[in-house]
Amino acid sequence: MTLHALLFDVDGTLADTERDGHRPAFNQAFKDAGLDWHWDVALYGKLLAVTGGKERMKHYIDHYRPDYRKPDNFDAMVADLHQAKTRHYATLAARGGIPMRPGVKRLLVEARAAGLRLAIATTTTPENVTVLLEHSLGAGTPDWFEVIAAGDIVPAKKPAPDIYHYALQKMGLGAADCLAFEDSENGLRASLGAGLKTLITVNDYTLDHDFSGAAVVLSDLGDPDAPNRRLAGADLDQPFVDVAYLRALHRG
Ligand code: XBP
Ligand code: MG
Repeated sequence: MTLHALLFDVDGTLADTERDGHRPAFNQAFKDAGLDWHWDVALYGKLLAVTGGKERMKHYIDHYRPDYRKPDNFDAMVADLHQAKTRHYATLAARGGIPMRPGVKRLLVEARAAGLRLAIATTTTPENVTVLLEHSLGAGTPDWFEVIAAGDIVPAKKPAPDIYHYALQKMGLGAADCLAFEDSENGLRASLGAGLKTLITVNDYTLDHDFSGAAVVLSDLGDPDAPNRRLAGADLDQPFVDVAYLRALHRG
């Protein structure tokens, strides 16, 4: 089976967006609205068990703020807070303050040159993806991805496989033609649920996650002058990920 396409998660995989992007954006939106909600780094790590910003806010209220009396229009209020949060995230990302993770840009450039097709499959809001790519990967780079499957486009977010099914269907490809890139257990459940072989790069929030079923678990993609570490899975004896590595992983 030939490798035709690469499907990328965004948050935590392309960039470390959660701690210094989404989290401060949520906190700023809460502050603007006069709410005493505040998510520190540790609490946010726990809240990441729930994917989707609106879903995460509701989970926080239900599980951490039993004192809070929900107004009748609670759903609309959460939607408004989420829109404000998205604006704050865009401002942060547009400052270029959320760099791509090691090896990401190099690998994407190589993959394009090798004729591999690229797509995004993420839980986050579509605007967040575009602004991040434009400012951290480079102007015009959203066009590198033939499908950007994001946010509420499917009703069931990761760990449901729906967003991957959607991307594959848009590309007219089967799971066996592709590799997925993820950083979290919820993301891996989603990609495996769609039948995709998956490469994991961990981050501080996901180091302890259960990655059973992943093809390989790496510290990061690595670069020729900055080797990565293999934490589990296929041992291809190469300290950075390039297209040859991906083809071998896909075959194996
Ligand atoms: C990403 C998420 C998202 C972001 C926030 O998960 O869980 O909820 O934290 O995005 P994954 P929104 O990397 O598995 O796609 O606030 O735009 O929902
Ligand atoms: Mg992720």
